[in-house]
Amino acid sequence: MKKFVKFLPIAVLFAIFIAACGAKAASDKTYSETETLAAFEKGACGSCHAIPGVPNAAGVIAPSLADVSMMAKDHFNSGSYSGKAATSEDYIRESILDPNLFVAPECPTGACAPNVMPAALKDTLTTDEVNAMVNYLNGLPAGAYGESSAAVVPQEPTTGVDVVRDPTDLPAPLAVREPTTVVVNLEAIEVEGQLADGTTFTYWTFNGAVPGPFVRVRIGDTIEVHMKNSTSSAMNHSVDFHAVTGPGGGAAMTQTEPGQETMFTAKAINVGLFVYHCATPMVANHISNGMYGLILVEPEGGLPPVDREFYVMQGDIYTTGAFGDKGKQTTDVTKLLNEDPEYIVFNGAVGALTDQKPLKANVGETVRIFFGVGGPNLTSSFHVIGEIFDRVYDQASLTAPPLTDVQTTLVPPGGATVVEFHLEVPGRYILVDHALSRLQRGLAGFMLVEGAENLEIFSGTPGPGSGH
Ligand code: HEC
Ligand SMILES: [Cu+2]
Repeated sequence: MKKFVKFLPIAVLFAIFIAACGAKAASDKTYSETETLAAFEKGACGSCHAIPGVPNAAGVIAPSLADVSMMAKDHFNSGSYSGKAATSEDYIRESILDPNLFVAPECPTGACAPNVMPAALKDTLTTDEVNAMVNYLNGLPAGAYGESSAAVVPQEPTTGVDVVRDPTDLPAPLAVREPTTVVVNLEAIEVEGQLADGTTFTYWTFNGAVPGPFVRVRIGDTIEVHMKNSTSSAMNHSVDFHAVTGPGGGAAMTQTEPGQETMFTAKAINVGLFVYHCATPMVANHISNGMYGLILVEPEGGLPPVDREFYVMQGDIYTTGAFGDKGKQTTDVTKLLNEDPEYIVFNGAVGALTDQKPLKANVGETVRIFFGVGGPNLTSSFHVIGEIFDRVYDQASLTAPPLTDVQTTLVPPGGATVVEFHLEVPGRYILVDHALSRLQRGLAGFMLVEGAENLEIFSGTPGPGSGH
């Protein structure tokens, strides 16, 4: 924060200097530290760019903005620049308001890619917010802050909306019918959601919850996908269905700007349980922020009947603050690229399937869990403590015979499984990834089973401190 104060006057001098030269000045207005930082936060600039003096702006997928005014001059003198700017200030403004007009030459991970910088900033940011950022960035003394300060500021506890998908929120098995066209309505919604007690996170969701809605069709159905992006979004979003045959699984047709809607149709020609996810660059960031779900393509005649079905997905989250830090969190792109998550969760949040929305069933019932991994990075060693999977549809293949009597099953990111088991004994069963360190980062779910004891199968006196 100190650094900010140090070079704010330089920004002001710069603005005055440019005004004096008769160029189009960003604004003669000065903007306070609070206003400027709020503008950077609103644009989520720090999730991609390193920006000296801006807390949490340590992103590494986009050019560092530490000396963007110098970079600008190099760029528009280079011949590869196709924009209109003649001053560094115009260049920075153009980068924000019309980012696809030109592409910066050099990103930290190689050549810069188009369409990564959000296209809708011109609609979501006010003129003052843009001016505040332009003044600030243009005033950064070249090279003075080569390393981002990346300060993580301790925060007060925050509360956000509930983004947890109830594990019972899925359509019932389909009635026996002929193939038809099924409309799938998806809307990308960015929300400040409750990640843990006192901690919120800027989630990007399909339809407001994590995972996105469970889509259920039968073999031979045609899905007609309507991909909307909320007007309040800052980012473009899209969808790639692993159940779809065709380039990008729909991603090519559904890159959708805020306030827009796109559409495609596809025929389900393979049976199985498939992941779908947002496929807008940086894809890992969109998935990590919550944009994944499952689509089930039932075989003709459906799956064997069970008493209860559940919908559970695992994801890894890379926050600016450490696990347990309070306050508003955004994505730390360095941690994301290092595959080093702070939080690992079922259905979007810490406690989602324990305190908040546990799975419930009764002795004597057979349950089925549709389990998928959104990821983006961690493979799950899916296990239910105290149970044995009677059947595992390994890799979510529903056309191969299921494995039987399995303790733990591997589910890769972008993959799924279907497990079934019969409940003989009442009590609390715990869904985990058997890489059990992840329990300490939020990854647990309960299945609460009620009914009569079955002492022949299980008896004894529980001791204290078992946690079960
Ligand atoms: C999702 C990631 C992302 C976000 C969020 C983002 N940017 Fe960018 N930005 C990029 C990428 C990637 C590039 C390089 C590609 C290009 O030029 O379009 C870029 C380029 C730029 C450039 C040109 C840099 C140069 O060296 O030429 C500026 C200036 C810039 N961004 C400012 C901002 C500001 C200000 C914000 C917040 C309002 C922001 N960006 C938000 C990814 C992002
Ligand atoms: Cu997205």
